[in-house]
Amino acid sequence: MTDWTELDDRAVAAARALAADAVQRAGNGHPGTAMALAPAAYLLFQRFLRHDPADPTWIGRDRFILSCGHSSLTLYTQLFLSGYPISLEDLQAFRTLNSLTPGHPEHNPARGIEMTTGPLGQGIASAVGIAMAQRFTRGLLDPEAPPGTSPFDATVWVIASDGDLEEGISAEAASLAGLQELANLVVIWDDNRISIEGDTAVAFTEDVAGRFRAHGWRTLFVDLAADGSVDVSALGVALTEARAEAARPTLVQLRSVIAWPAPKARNTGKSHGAALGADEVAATKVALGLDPEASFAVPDDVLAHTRRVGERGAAARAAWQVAYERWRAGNPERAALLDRLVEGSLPEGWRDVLPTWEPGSAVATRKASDKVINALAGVLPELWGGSADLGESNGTTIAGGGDFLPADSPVPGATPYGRVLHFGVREHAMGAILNGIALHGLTRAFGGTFLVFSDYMRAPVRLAALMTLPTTFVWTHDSVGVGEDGPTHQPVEHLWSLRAIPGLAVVRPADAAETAQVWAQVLEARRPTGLILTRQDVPVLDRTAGRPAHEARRGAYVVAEASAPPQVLLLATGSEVQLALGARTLLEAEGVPTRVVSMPCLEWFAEQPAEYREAVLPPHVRARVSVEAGSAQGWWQYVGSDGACVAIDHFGASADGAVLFEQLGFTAERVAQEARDVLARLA
Ligand SMILES: Cc1ncc(C[n+]2csc(CCOP(=O)(O)OP(=O)(O)O)c2C)c(N)n1
Ligand SMILES: [Mg+2]
Repeated sequence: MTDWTELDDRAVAAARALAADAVQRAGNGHPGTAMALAPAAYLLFQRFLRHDPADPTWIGRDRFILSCGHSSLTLYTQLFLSGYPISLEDLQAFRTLNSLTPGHPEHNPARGIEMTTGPLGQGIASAVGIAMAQRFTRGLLDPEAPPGTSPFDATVWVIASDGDLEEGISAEAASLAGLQELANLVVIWDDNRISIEGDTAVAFTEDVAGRFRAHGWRTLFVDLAADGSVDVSALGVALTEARAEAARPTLVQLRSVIAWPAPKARNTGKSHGAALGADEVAATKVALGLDPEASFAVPDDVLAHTRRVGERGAAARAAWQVAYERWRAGNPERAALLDRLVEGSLPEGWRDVLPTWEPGSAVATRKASDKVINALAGVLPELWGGSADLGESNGTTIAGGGDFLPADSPVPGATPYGRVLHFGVREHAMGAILNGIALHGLTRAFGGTFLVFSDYMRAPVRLAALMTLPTTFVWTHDSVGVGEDGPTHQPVEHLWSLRAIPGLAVVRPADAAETAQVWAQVLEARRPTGLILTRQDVPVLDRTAGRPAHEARRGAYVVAEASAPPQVLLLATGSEVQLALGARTLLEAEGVPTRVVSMPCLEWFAEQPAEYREAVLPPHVRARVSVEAGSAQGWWQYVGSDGACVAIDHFGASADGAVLFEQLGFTAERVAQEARDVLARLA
């Protein structure tokens, strides 16, 4: 680096020492990689990242994702040195309760933490989603601008470790990034050849760069400097080339020595995840030319120097602002759209496009969802999505939206700004990419697969919930109702397994009318949601005896009221609500006042005021039967020890779906019989 000075060397030394000190003080953590990568992260934050530490969420910023979240100090030290709202005291509080510096970075954009990372592979895969969202957003706002000239052009920078690239999800995502020619994506791979069990030769020996080239990436190699440190100068050259690359994402293979320059700990697996010990920390400081007695020591002149990145940020921002204002003036309608997207609001009258259906007709909820998506697509240009190769089955294709693919793709209908995403059979990466799109923040994306394969997506679904991202998962083929494909394709335990994830709304509408209403709720609520939809047709329900379908947005509501104060409550979701309604008819004919409650979303229902919840499920009515074609599990919480669950606590079978429902006791008569038995027990 031509402008690299002795102050920069001292800042890097301080960052290395801060990492060692923070872990030593906490007594645990991951010092080695943060020490080794301090020069790389410093170079990125000080010379490459377009950012404004005074305004971390500036929409013109580049994004930085630390995929190897265990090395959180790599990020925290640079945020502190750059002048983000992370202080030296925050570094001293590393890994302690309620600190701004938890063990792994936790999504906090206002402090410069773009994403929660720690589960290896997620960060790099979500970075692919951020890069895709950047292109899509540019298409909405500034499609005619030549490459690199739009205020909406920015770079996504990633640091990833061996573990990130060992995880299969990174290959899924890298394959898509290459195919999509995401030139705005730069991944620095920390090739330190060490993971927890030591030398990566025990588990990771392929030609990684060759693999990325096969995925369509450009690859650059940066060897160690003569002293064994990261070669900042060569890395600067590589990052400059990577940023200028216009046709492909770039992988920078960066050689490093973990824990460098600790005399004993360096190049050991142990330095990955354990405090170095006071003696080794002191010896490291001596090697760095620092005072071995001083902890958390950042000389004033060093800090003043590193904080000057704020001035550079402000200058970059001022230049950006000029281009941005010019764009606003020339594109008033698009500017109004941007303002709405930044605000996260929906356009006036959007709800008017929601389709309706005649009661008595039969529609699979996946088909209803397809219709809703396509209707909303007409008024919400920010809505886009696709499927993991099941677009037609999932009903996730925006008709006429164009395939999101690079301009030189041979696919007819390909457009770099298309609204239809093709993830291929890559559910895991799809989940993480959807999170990346949500993290980018301006558009709304959904992604579909069969509910049974939500298992392949669990890690990103959990992260969506942890970050409270407005990611929408569309999971169709939701029960043994899928039929002949048999137990491999029939979800059983999935509903409760997903409901166990805190903060994830699991939404299983009963019919087409509820499907439209819950989609509206999903768009408004902006929270992580899984829509659970049927493959098979279900009747559009007659609600003359109950509340209208828009009550589905309260999570649960009375879909058919009892003829007198209810003696029995039938609780059902999705395709089983019709069975509960059939059972109600039987029970009412026998003189048993029976209420049917449709419960599309237990999480939304739990958030309703107690009065509403008790009005829907009166506590004194103890005769309760739940009906859901999946594990009983948590239904006991709703039906109580006096109640009964019509459920499936074993795997399904290959047969016609209607036959299976009958065989497994999913009939109105069986539900009515359970209710009679419960009433008899309580009598
Ligand atoms: C999905 C996942 N599996 C396991 C872990 C636990 N873990 C944390 S770091 C790590 C590997 C460390 O090796 P590497 O990725 O090369 O990081 P380095 O030690 O070089 O920083 C493992 C297994 C994890 N965080 N995420
Ligand atoms: Mg490693």
